[in-house]
Amino acid sequence: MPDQRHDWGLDEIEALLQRPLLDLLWEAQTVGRRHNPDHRVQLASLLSVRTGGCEEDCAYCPQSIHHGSDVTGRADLQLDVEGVLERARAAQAAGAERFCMGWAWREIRDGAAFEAMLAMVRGVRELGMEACVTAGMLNDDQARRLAEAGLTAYNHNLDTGPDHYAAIVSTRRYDERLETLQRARRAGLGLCCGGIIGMGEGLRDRAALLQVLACLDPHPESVPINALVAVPGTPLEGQPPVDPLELVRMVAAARILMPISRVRLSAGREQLSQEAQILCLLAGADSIFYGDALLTTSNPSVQADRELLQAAGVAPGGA
Ligand code: SAM
Ligand code: DTB
Ligand code: SF4
Repeated sequence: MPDQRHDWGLDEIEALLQRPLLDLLWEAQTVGRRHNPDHRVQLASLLSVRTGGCEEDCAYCPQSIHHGSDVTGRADLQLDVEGVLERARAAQAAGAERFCMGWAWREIRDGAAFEAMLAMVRGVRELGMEACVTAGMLNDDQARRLAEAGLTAYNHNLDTGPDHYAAIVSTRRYDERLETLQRARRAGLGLCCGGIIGMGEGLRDRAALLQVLACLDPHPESVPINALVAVPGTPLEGQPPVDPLELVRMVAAARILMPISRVRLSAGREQLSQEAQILCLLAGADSIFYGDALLTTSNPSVQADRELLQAAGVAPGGA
C-alpha cells in the first residue's frame, strides 16, 4: 500500500498533531475513506473475565493492588467459560462483531485459568465473532496456543510515549511491552495496541506513542485510543478531563499514520458529547466499544450508541 509508511519522524508527527484542525480532519477523512469507503463502524464488546488484584502499578488502573480504588481485593472475581460465552452470545445478539476479554494479570500463567481462556477464545470464534484477549505478558508457547485456538488479536497497549512511561508504571519497562507485542506477532496473532491521553503527558509524548505504533511493521491491525477515565483511588484521580478536540486530533493522526488499521474510540466516551464523538468518527475512528460496561467502569448505553450511529448516519459493520 503506497500510503503505509513505517519511518515516521517525531517532529513530523508532532507537526501533524498541531495542524489546523480542519486541515487535519480533511486529510484524515481522505485517508479513511480510501480504505473504508462507506465508513462502517465496528462494534466491539468488552468483558472483564478476571477483575482486580493485579500486581502491576499502572497509575491509571483501578485494578491494581497498589491503589485504593474500589475493585482492589476482588482477586477471586473470575468468570467461567459458559458464563463468558453467554455474554458473548448476548453481545452478538445486540449487534457486536468483536468480543474482547480482559484479565487483570501482570502475565499469563499456565494452568486451569489459561485452559479456560483458550476455551473462551474457541467458543467466541465458533460464534463467528472476532476474539481479542488482553491479559498482560505472555511467553512463546502461550502465544502459539492462543493462535491455535483462533484468537484474532492480542491487546497489549503501550499507553504513552517511552519518556513518560516511568511516570505511569514502575513495575515493568516499555521494552517488555514491546517484547510481548513481538512475541504475539511471531506467533501469527493480530495486534491490538494503542494508548491513553490525559495522563499528564505532553504533546511530544503523544507524538512519541504514535511514532512507536506507526513504526511497527506491519502496523497493529487495531489501535485503541483511550481518554483517561480518572477513577477515584487511583494516582491519576485528579487529572483534569481531556479536551475533546485533543482526542479528535489523536484519532485523526492515528488514522493518517496507520491508514488500514481499525482506530477504536475506546475509554472516555461517557465524558464526550454526541457531537464530540461524531467528530472522532469524522476524524477516522471506525470502531467503538459497545455495551454498558468497559472493564470496571461504565460505557454509554447500547441505546445511546444506537442513537449516536443513527445521528452520524453510519452503519455498523466491517468485521
Ligand atoms: N493487564 C493487562 C494489561 O495491562 O495489558 C490487560 C488489562 S488492562 C486494564 C487494558 C488496558 O486498559 C490498559 O493497557 C489501558 O490502556 C486501559 N485502561 C485501563 N484503565 C484505564 C483508564 N482508567 N482509563 C483509560 N484506559 C484505561
Ligand atoms: C483498551 O485500549 N481500552 C479498553 C480495552 N482496550 C481493554 C479497556 C478500557 C478500560 C477502562 C477502565 C476500566 O473500565 O476499568
Ligand atoms: Fe491494570 Fe493491566 Fe496494569 Fe494490571 S497490568 S494494573 S490490569 S493496566
